[in-house]
Amino acid sequence: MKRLFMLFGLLLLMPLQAMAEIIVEDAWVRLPPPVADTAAGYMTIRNHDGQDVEITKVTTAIAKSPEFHTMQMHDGMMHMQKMEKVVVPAHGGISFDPGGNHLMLIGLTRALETGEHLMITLETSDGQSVMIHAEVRDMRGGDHDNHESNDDQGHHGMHH
Ligand SMILES: [Cu+2]
Repeated sequence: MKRLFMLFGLLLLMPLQAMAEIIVEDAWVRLPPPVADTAAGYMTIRNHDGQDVEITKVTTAIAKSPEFHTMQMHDGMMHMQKMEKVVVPAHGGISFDPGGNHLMLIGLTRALETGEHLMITLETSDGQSVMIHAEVRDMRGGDHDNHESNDDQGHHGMHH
């Protein structure tokens, strides 16, 4: 019984620890083609703290393996590479934009719908967790960045 009360106490303390210096702005996920089992997400992560913050984990119910990816030039071709951790610089930020860094939702657990909000949780090395609501946006007919339809299929075959 005593143990139960201690656990309850810890749970009450958690929101205080999560007074995040990390703020996520404009998070969204591009609606993938119907058959795709991956989707790409974009956002800006800001750090209002005086120290760098490392994001070490990302979780979401919508995908089995969410990963942050960066784009790197290799043998004259752009490749996606998993970021083992994302460093958000002190009093700065990092952005994830189409054609560059992105959050890759690998292994979607269901189809996405335009306009819905996906819950994604970031965890930092100092124990913060930051909850994100990312809106699903249908960009078809918008720009001609076909990152999802081509790149991701190739990427998927390569790494998984
Ligand atoms: Cu990727």
